[in-house]
Amino acid sequence: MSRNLSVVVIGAGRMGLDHIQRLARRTHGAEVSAVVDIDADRAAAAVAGIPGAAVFSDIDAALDDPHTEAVLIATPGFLHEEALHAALARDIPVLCEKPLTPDPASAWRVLQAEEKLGRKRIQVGFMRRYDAEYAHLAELIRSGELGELLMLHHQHRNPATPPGFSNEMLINDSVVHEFDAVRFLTGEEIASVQVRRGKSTRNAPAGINDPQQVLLETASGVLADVEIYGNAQYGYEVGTQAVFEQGVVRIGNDAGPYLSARGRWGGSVLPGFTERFSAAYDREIQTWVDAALQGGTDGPSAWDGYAAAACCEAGVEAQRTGRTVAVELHEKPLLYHQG
Ligand code: ISE
Repeated sequence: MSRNLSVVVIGAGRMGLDHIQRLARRTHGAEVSAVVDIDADRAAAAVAGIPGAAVFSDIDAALDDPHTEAVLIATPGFLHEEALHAALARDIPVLCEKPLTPDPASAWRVLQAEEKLGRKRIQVGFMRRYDAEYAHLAELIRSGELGELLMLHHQHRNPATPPGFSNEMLINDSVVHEFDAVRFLTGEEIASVQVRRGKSTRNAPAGINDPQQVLLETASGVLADVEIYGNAQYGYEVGTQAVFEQGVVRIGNDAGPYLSARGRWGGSVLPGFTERFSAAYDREIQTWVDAALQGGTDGPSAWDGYAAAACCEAGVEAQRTGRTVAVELHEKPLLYHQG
């Protein structure tokens, strides 16, 4: 393998562009060797200023290029399965933006293909695990310093839902992050999901009930509630309060710095997730590249992607029926018990 990992980026939309710039300008030991997008103009614009980066409209052609050493998938979720199987067939490291795939059946097929290879090749883009405060909270929980963790309160607010968004996407696209965060923080699987739809904002597009409240219970009985608010208008905020036997820990919400001036005090709210999680994305991609250069992976696995997809399926059913829905999981294969 060359000194720089040659990465093919599939998808030149919002997240793809963000990752292309990150890989090309801020990641050590990596270079963008090609960008794949069905829109050739979009792909060409994405590689402008990146010397040597090729443009493809076909995934197989890009993956068969002799320069290709790794692949970052940043297309919409419903296109992930095909790209994942193509990457696994070539046994190369993959960073797949969340979701792994949109439903547990397809996520399980991907996991089984990886298991057949006998080694982990896939890292899923759950970037909150790389946010310094989330990582700190996870350590605090593991240390037992504040006693047992009892409850988690999450707020997840976006300024506006993009065109085409739906009630189901509030779960599949947004709350999927809390499903993973709760699993990451507690180290447990989620046992059940409930969803309440209350009074809705007039700022939500027709058909979307916004905000909603999601209640999860982990295997040991930790309760985690999530306020998911897609059209909060005022900016992007993701925060968590963790309630322990001997204290409460708050993370997120504040972007700092605080300003005292003209008779007022306060700070600013960030506009979106690429700004809020910029440092976490940098750390996520650097960790992936470092591990790939050593021939491994280091981060959320295909099992984590599969488990989150199973939570989403339960969440969408809970949203539709108003019932508490159990999360059904296959038995965890041995490969995913290894660190
Ligand atoms: C978006 O797709 C993301 O992944 C963001 O992190 C999340 O906050 C947002 O709600 C999703 O739509």
